[in-house]
Amino acid sequence: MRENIDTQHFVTQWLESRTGKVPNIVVLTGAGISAESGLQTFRGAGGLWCGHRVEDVATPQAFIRDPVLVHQFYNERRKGLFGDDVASNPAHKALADLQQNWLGEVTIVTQNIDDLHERGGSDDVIHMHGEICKSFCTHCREKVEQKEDSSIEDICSSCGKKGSMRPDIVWFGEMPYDMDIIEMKLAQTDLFISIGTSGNVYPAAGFVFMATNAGAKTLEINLEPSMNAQIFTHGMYGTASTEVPRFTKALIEAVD
Ligand code: BJW
Repeated sequence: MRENIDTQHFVTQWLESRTGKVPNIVVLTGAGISAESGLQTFRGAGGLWCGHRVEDVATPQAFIRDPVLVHQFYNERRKGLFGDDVASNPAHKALADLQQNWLGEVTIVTQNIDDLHERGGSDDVIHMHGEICKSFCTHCREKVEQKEDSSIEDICSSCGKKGSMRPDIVWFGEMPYDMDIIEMKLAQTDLFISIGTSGNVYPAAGFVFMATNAGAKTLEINLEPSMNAQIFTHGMYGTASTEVPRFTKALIEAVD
């Protein structure tokens, strides 16, 4: 088991190593940051993939084979996201606070398709795996907001084609969004923080290598060490809602 860092010591040392420069931070989040907001993670007992085979719902081939099932899968999750019991948690809010109070740049990249970072106060989030509240037309590529259920009966408001709308989700085998921007931010970062992701899915699981190559310190915050834990220079193990605010508070206080 990896040792938890001494937060104050880490922050002081990191800032000293960056003297003369306003350090930039890239944060990657995964399903674990939304777990305490009432949303299921993907892997492990009781996870989202438990009731579904990934290849039945999260590939372009699945959508061609059974679009009704795929629309249904995302309709249920969209409804769940707007349930009374789902809200952003202290981890989302702490990251928004960091974005607003840090002198350098804080880039938040999320693999999550929910809108909890935005509800927590962040307005500049890269959703590399898409967003459940958007759909796009496979015919003309027009993107629209999708707050209600979607179906194979939907008509594209731009080109008028019926049955061409699909959830704006990056499925296996598809290129995640904004990779050019993400790679640029990683190449310029001084600290990379990965929160609540298992490190199973690429290219996100490879970001720690890119940040390491850029000379950045790398910190994993997770309930337990992820698949990539040994690659990170540092780790904090506990719930995101406790560990993230603890770390961001130490960062903000150090430069006050
Ligand atoms: C807590 C907590 C708490 C819990 N506090 N922590 C062989 C080798 C390498 C790659 C490939 C390969 N074969 C195929 C590939 C590529 C493939 C891939 O990676 N496959 C692997 C499965 C092997 N990747 C792709 O296809 C991607 N595209 C691609 O690669 O394009 C080519 C390319 C080339 C070069 C450059 C760029 C691109 C696309 C991937 C799309 C992933 N889509 C999904 C579905 C989205 C839609 C949906 O939501 O339905 O995205 S899959 C699913 O996994 C979802 C997630 O974003 C993603 C990651 O999951 P995440 O967030 O890590 O969740 P979990 O559940 O795995 O982990 C939760 C973690 O939280 C755990 O660690 C817990 O401990 C922790 N936790 N509670 C803190 N309270």
